[in-house]
Amino acid sequence: MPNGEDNLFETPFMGVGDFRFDEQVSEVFPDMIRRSVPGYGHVIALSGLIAKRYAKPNTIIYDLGCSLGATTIAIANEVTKPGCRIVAVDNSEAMLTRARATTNDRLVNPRAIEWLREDITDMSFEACSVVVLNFTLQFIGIEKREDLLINIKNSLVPGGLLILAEKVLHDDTKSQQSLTNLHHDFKRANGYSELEIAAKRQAIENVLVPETPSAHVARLTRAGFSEITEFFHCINFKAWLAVK
Ligand code: GEK
Repeated sequence: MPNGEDNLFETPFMGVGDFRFDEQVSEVFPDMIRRSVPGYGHVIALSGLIAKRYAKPNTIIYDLGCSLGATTIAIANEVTKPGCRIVAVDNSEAMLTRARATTNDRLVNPRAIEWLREDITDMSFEACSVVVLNFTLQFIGIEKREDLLINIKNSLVPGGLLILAEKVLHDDTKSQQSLTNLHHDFKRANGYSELEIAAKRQAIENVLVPETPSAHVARLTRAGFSEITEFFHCINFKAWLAVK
């Protein structure tokens, strides 16, 4: 693993117990997510462009569930509005340690980024114009998801925006099976073995809980977002922008 390549699930033992965002995962995370999430790079780059359009001076931009800060850095490299603070939040110390240590090498121009260790279901947000939940809501208990979105919506300034990217389920069982097959083909094409795919699937089953796109859109509407627009879809992954 010293080269940052994800081979955590090459031995079946890694499939025992639930998946955790620990030191081992943080070390291989960029490789893992690129090989597992189709279109990941597009979502990250687009998040930077969307943030640039919606960020307002003297507000905060939050990246929630920032991991190593791929989205955080994309935003920091795009947004130049005066007085905009970038706050990246994760509850994994391993992720944040690695994110902090590599920040300066990834920034086009040096600027301050605040890395915060918090549980996003249990924090209060300051006035913000952009909030990002890229592949993070899927790890939050379903019963806590609506309160989190309401909390975010209440903290956004008028015209502020949430970016939400998620793994999704299809309403139709046959279509869901076809998309799962295609997702596994995507992983095989990226060098994962049958054993690794099966072990990862088992480990992540109770931790990552996907929902249908209609469930997400209905919840965003109930939380009070007015314009909800899908801007990305690839196999079983989607992303929306939701304006307050
Ligand atoms: C990216 N957005 O590269 N509070 C804070 N963080 C949490 C919580 C919580 N309650 N639950 C999970 N996390 C990133 C990728 S990864 C997606 C996001 C993935 C954090 C968790 O520690 C992990 O770093 C992140 O959410 C999810 O664009 O691994 O598929």
